[in-house]
Amino acid sequence: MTKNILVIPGDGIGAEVTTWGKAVLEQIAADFGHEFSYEEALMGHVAIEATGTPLPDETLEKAKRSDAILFGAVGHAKYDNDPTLKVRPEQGLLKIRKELGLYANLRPILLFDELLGASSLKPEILKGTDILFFRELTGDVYFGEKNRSEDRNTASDLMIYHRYEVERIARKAYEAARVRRKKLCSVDKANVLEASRLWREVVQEIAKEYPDVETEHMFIDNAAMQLVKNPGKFDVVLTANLFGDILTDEASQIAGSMGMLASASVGDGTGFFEPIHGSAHDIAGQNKANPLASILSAALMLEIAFGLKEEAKQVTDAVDKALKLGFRTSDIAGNGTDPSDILGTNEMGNKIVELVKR
Ligand code: GGG
Repeated sequence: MTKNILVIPGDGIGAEVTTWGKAVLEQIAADFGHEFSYEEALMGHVAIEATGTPLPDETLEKAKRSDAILFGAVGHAKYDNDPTLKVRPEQGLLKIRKELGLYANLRPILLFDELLGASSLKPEILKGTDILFFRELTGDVYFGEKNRSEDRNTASDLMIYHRYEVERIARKAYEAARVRRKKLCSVDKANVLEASRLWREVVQEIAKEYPDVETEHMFIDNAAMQLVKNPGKFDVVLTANLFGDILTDEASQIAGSMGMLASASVGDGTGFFEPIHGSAHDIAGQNKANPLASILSAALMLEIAFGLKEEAKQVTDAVDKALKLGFRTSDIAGNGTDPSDILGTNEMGNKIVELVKR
């Protein structure tokens, strides 16, 4: 198989982790006789510094002509510390999602048995947890009109959803639930928000097309609590952009660390694969970041963008094996971890490449 992959490292630890996502793809190509070619492009703070804009036209053009995109992270402390800055790294990420029509963000909460002890939750609560989040990605307050009054003392972000936006992601989530445990939980705030009432109404209608899937509707506040109280009750979780952003960070604690969670953004255009974590500037350039979320994002690319299930499994099996052998990055190292088994980004990346090799 011949494929053209665009790598967008982005900011902070993005370059360190995508190096290893790409290295694993190269090893898989060598093992299975595929031809993957690579281009690279700028996005985020690095793009602002180089070109004045967080998503240069050149990056968008390369993205549109590629078969899949491996992305790292965007963000920089400079913008977090100065909310008045108008041009921001995250705008690049939001724009590329919109431009490519990537409306569904799939975030599997993959819990490796060996990391049961690394989670902040009790192992008996976690065992058997397997959740697939569908976070809507091109609507909500992220894209609704933004306003600031002339005196700068009042601000608003419009929470907006259109029927078609809810319909298309709901169908994707139901299709996934159908081939899993046939349970779908739609999360909203329909007791308060009009946008959530539309969301619930549309999901109720789409549910009729999937009578074999059990549907539950839950308010976001309750879902946030149930996720840590009883995560095993969830199968597919369908939710809006903002709620999904927050809930999946919470859910990362089930998997042991943000450094373990991969994601796939799909829709009308080229698939986009990225860790759920951000640019983590505090540890950038120190060989401390966990590369496993980027490596698992590469596995999602193999499976979802290219339909290469065996190849994807070879990657997740290699991660599982490294963890079974006791290797950890510092974010997932428990009290009992032998200090000589705590690896840096490059050592863990290399370990996975070795284990992927046939
Ligand atoms: N790899 C994910 C990433 O870079 N996150 C930074 C961020 O600000 N993301 C906003 C969002 O995911 O909506």
